[in-house]
Amino acid sequence: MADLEQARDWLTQAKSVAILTGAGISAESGVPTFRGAGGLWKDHKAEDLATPEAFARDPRLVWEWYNWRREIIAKAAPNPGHKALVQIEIRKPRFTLITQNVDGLHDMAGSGKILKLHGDIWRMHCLDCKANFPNRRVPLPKMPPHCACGGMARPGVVWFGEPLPEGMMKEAEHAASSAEVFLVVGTSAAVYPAASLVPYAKQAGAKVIEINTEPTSMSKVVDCVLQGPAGELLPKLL
Ligand code: BV8
Ligand code: ZN
Repeated sequence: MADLEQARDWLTQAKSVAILTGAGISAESGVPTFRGAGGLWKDHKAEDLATPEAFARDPRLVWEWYNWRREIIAKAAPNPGHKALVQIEIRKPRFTLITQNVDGLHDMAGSGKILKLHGDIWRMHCLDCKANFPNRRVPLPKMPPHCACGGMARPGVVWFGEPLPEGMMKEAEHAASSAEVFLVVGTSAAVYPAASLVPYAKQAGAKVIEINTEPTSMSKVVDCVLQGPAGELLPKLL
């Protein structure tokens, strides 16, 4: 049976499905990925921008990078890949979407249960009063932006060296271990602990299907590799 038929067959039979997405699912919406050609990190090193040390050293530089990304994401819309995941969620009694993306396109597409492992680019935290608040101003009128209390705000995302939000991995591991089918979509599987969900789901007995335009470090681990753009392949699984 061809891979696509096999994947569709497993997905149709499954009562519980979990999905892990990365930047690749937003690529066809015009949002640059991190590590591919034209990637966000091609001219910078992630460590120079997405770390607490980088922010402490130069909050304005880090905010200029996030402001630039917010401007790109503000013009982006969910693509058929995001929308196909909403259809799967509607059809499955048990469904969890786990995303590494901070762009909010899964929310815009209408996904319900979303575990945002790495936070949300449309939220900010105040370094002083610790408030956590939404902010969709594009472009930011002043950088770094400040909280109503006067304190400096940081992006509401998880940087390298920072722990994921409390309880988030527990919930993600629970979803991965109780899934009959685990879809891994558009991630280079380079970042931990998110990437550990793939072998975790496999060990727990899920059929693991990878959708990516190129092979990744997980391609050997998964049960089925569908090579191609998520915006084309995901609708074909419905
Ligand atoms: C933590 C910030 C502990 C928000 C991000 C050595 C070994 C192993 C691990 C480590 C290590 N040294 C350090 C670590 C831990 C570190 C880590 O994993 N480093 C890696 C780089 C080695 N992890 C951490 O620091 C994490 N925290 O471990 O804390 C701890 C515990 C307690 C107390 C203190 C500390 C935090 C990780 C979060 C980092 N933040 N982002 C932001 O600015 O966005 S990670 C960043 O990478 C993004 O969030 C992104 O989501 C994530 C993963 O990237 P991808 O989504 O996979 O995107 P990428 O570009 O890489 O790949 C795109 C893929 O799509 C490609 O495969 C491409 O082929 C494909 N594609 C392209 N187009 C399409 C497509 N596929 C389908 N269709 C298409 N059209
Ligand atoms: Zn404040």
